[in-house]
Amino acid sequence: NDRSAAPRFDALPGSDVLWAIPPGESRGRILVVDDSRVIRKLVDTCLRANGFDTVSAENGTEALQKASDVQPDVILLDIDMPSMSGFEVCRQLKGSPDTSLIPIIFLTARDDTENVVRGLELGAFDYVRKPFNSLELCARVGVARRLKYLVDLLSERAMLDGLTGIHNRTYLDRRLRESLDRQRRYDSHAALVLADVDHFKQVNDTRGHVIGDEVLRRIASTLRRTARESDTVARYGGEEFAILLPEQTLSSGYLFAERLRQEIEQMTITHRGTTFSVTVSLGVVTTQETDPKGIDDLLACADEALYHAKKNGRNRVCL
Ligand code: GH3
Ligand code: MG
Ligand code: MG
Ligand code: MG
Repeated sequence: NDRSAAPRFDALPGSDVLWAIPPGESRGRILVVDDSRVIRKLVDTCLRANGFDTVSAENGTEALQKASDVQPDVILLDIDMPSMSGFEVCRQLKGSPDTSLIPIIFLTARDDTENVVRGLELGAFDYVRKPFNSLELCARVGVARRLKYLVDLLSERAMLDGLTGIHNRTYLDRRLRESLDRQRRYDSHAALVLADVDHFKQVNDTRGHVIGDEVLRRIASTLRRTARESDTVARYGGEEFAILLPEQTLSSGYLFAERLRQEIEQMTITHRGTTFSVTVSLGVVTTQETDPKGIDDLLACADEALYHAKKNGRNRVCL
């Protein structure tokens, strides 16, 4: 059943599972930042005893590096450290896109309200005073970890298309940008295929939107099945799809698109005892041949190729 491939958007965790990390998932990786070796050891031991994995850093520079490299779920951060204070580390972590969503808990001997407020205003999730109670610290780390779990879940879903379960345009745009960056730096290249369903309005008009939606889901699942794991398959617009093929040439991109065209043509959809099928028109371009200024430029070229496929009779691939 093709539908089973789509994620269940109704299955966002309810209050019962909201506060528990699903079984089989690690309790999380915690980065412990403190200039005192004794404190690091103490915190480390208590976290590990409670099922967390730990990584440690003894100064701000090392903390920033490790936060970016190991992508911890929670960061426990000292304030008074030589050369860079925990406040400054927090500011930099919050300012960098690859670490800004990691919850930070200050763990510090500074116990006055002014510092607590300053820490929280810098974007920290929580503030714990030394000397700390081990059980309470682990419980607070657990709360931060659950927040991170939900943030990750929602970030992932924000990149998926609600109808078909494949990636959406936001995700495609990101991958296209990365692809063009790579091309500039390493002289790599990629092929982009745009596919548009032929006379789709007629499907909706004669069989209804529910069947139209079903057709889109079936096409999405055929695309996913035909593409490789490393390809990006996305719903680009209403009844348009895009597939980004890393390291493919114009001729291998063309062969892929042609295989796709045939797979979709052979797909049968049953509705009220009768079966029907749909076709798609496809346009293929590569980043090498078009040498685009940006992703809009690349997409416009692919759109132009697709337009030729439509104009030349549909159900075909054009370069
Ligand atoms: P062409 O061969 O020139 O592409 O013709 P077409 O009918 O496919 O093109 P047109 O752009 O006129 O129609 C696209 C249709 O796709 C219109 C719109 O109602 C339908 N559509 C877009 N998104 C969805 C969707 O999510 N579900 C359904 N059922 N229909 C959709
Ligand atoms: Mg210190
Ligand atoms: Mg269209
Ligand atoms: Mg169409």
